[in-house]
Amino acid sequence: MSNAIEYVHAHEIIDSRGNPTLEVTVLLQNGVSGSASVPSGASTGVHEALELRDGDAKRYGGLGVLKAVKNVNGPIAQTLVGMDATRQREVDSRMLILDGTANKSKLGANAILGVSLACAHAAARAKRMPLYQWIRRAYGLPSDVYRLPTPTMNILNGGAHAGWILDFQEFMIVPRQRRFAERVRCGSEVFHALGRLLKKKGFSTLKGDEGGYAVKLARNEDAFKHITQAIQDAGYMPGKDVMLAMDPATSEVYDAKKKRYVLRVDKKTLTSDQMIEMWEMWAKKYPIVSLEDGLAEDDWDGWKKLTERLGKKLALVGDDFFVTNADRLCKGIEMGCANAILIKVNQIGTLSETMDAILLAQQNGYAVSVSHRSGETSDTTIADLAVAVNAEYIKTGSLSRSERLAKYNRLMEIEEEILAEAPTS
Ligand code: 2PG
Ligand code: MG
Repeated sequence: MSNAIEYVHAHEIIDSRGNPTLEVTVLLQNGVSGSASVPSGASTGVHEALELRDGDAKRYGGLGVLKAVKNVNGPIAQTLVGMDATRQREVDSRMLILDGTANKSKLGANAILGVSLACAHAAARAKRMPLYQWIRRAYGLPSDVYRLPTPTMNILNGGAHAGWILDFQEFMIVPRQRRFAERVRCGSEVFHALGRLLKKKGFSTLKGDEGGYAVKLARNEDAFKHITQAIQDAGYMPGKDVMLAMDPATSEVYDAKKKRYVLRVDKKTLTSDQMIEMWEMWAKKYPIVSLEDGLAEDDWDGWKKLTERLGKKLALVGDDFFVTNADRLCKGIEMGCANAILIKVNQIGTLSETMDAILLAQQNGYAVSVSHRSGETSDTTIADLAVAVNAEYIKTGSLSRSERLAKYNRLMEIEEEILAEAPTS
């Protein structure tokens, strides 16, 4: 059979932080192949699937992925050879059975994900379709209307991505122009305006892990003051042309024993209720449209209150809170927590489980934001995924660093393709 998998191969490559990760190639009997590489987080949620690292301190400080590579080239390859690559759900579930654990700790979610995505790429090529179109076909989604996502661009970095110079991890702009290419242009212009502004004020313009400025400010909130100014300097109107979003990644600052959020820069220690009050105040002061992980990953009662208070006004996005896991999302839906989900393919480990989380979210009126990780590669699968599912948002970093820009560039390419086919959309 021509679409049958002939060969699966993984090897170690280096990601945007200089740490090892996997690149996987799936070759079909008809000679077509597909490849994908695996991202990696720094502020990972405790409920994520397991990223298998070698732990050999003499090699890459323990971060090697040779065990995961071996799992792909050995048991996974043996199991998948001969299977039809266009049957993505079957391929994924065969790997889940082979792994047999709840969090993919036997084979590693990184090993499994690399194969899952490479298989999708190979199948798309075999079907002579762009990946975004193939994903729709593979999961039986309606194939008519395509909508490009709104980018949330992280132009000021803090937290674990920038040496903890700020307590909060990501300060984002959300350009709202009609065309995706115009949103990228706007993002780039604001990013450079912010650079000029920071320089003028005597701040550093070095960059963090996701390509945003890593600036030591006196207060966390000052980030939005500077960004709002930069939006104006670039000739746009905050609150109209460009909105704001943030990912404070609060699981990272939560002291679970004391049940307090510890904000070192602001010299404050806050309860869950006080955090909600702070977000309410920020949402009044700034044109924020989206708040991700505004509370910690297991603060379920806090999330419920946060959603009651701000759910009508903002996208409340669960990242570490949901970890792209349909089971956690299900609990969130039942309890009335959050109204949006961040989608990271490596949090769960297969394309099919990722799609399950997305479809469950959409059926329940939750918005979808497809996301990169802070450790990335030039792989652009998430751009196609966002278009395939008509995601409301994509979060893929700042307007610098090639591994971030690769996704924006791919989305501009897709937009051109879609407009050429349906000029009126
Ligand atoms: C996040 C991500 C991506 P990391 O918290 O949303 O921005 O960070 O990949 O380090 O978990
Ligand atoms: Mg996050």
